[in-house]
Amino acid sequence: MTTDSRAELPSWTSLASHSTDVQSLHLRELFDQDAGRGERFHLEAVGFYFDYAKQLVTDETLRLLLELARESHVAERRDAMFAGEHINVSEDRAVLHVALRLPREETLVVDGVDVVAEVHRVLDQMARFANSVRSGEWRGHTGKPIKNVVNIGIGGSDLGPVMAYEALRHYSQRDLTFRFVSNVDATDFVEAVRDLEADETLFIISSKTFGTLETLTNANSARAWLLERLHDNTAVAKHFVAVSTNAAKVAAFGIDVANMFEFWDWVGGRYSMESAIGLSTMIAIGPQHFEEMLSGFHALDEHFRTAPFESNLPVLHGLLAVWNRDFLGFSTVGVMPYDQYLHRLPAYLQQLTMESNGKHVTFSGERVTYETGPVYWGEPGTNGQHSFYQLIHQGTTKVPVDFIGFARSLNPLAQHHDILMSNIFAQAEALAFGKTEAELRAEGADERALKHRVMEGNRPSSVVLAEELTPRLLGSLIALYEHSVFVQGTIWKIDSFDQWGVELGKQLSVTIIPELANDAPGDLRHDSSTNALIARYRALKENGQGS
Ligand code: G6Q
Repeated sequence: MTTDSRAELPSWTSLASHSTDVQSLHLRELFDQDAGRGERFHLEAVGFYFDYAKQLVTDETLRLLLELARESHVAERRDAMFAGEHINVSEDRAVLHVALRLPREETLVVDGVDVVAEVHRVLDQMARFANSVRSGEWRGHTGKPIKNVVNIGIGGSDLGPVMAYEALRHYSQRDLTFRFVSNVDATDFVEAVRDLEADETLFIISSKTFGTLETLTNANSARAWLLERLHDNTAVAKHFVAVSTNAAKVAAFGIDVANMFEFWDWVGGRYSMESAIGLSTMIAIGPQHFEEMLSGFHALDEHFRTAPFESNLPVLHGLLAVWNRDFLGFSTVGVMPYDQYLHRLPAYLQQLTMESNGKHVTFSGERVTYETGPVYWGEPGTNGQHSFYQLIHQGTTKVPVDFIGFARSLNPLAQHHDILMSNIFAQAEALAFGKTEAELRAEGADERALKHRVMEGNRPSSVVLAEELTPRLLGSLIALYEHSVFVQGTIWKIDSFDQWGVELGKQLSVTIIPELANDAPGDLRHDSSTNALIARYRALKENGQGS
């Protein structure tokens, strides 16, 4: 097995030995020794107050991590990304989601084309269409305005749109209903359209390739559903639009390419929510709010591109993630938004982080000799507190947590918001400092339960605090995580922009689909377990048909 040289960088070696010192420290000591720690270990930028004082780090840790960023050439690779170089090495592509949020007056020429002009051409097309749907000017086949918008897509063509719609629901046009269909399980589609009138429903078929089996299966069922109700093929043009890079396949499906919203192969699926894939978002919140969201993305991009590393939010966030993963050995990260509107953020971040950094070979194809992307998971607070937080507080595995919260609620109501936010601060405090046996005894705790009640503490967390959840803030928040993922991937020397790992399962399912038919030949050529499962599935299916 060949090895990779990242782990031989001087800063990596120093961090490895430094981590043994840090592991013998407790956050209680770190705070006791430095009264100003809470003030010093925070960063304020682009509308965020980022508190990382409760991470298990010292000044020396931060110094070494910044050195690691320099030795890993994070700045050089960042600049290469912004310049449109083909940093997606395994697919030989530029990675230019940052171009999706460049202001109109900028230019960025890639392979002879000004991509900013292209981006704004499509944004203008989206805005015209979104306005016509929102105003009721766009009419369905029977002349009625659109009341329902159903986005059909999966993965990067679904998770961003759902997350953004939910996050920005406060800003949405309330007389429009939005549904999101992703799963090839028919239940997803059937339940999404059950109470909708076909002649008031617009389907957005979102698929970069327009070749994804789940999406095309759902799109075909949507067309059949519409035609069963409107009995006229010409209705498709009024009720279907597409978001894709593949005009030929869009036309073959029967969608007028005049109603196709384009994006480009330099936009990765999980980095596409602010491209035309965000058409449902724009219809929901309107072009003005969408533009504000883009400006938030751009502000964070500019910060990432220009701020010195020691005060660079995504650099610091990414470095802390590497520290926790590789040097402290934490294998998962909890993302806990204390805002109900962000309830789909953990699912969105799961794809962004794990599809990007769940890799085990380096740019040049060598197997890594260190850990890469951790598992991300989470739930909105305070719900998680009444469920799995027990393990985070007292379990045998430590879970670094990102808490996300806002100073102002979009729905101020009695004392709700202070109660909500008190929980972020309390949870972070409890995780860091815990409760000792002596403290419990002093409080007069029952001796019999004493050991069970001890909270060791020393469990790291960060708090991302902002004023209010606005479209602009959401853009900045997503860009923060995008660039943090980039920093981590660069340090790990992995291609954060491909996703070959999802291919094998797709190919195998294509082989298996015909084998599941009732009249399929019986000779199966899989392993004995898969053969037995397929045979039993078919037998059970036939049983049902006979009853
Ligand atoms: C994301 C991935 C993946 C992709 C879906 C849908 O980065 O590439 O999640 O978005 O597989 O692909 P299509 O948009 O091509 O249907």
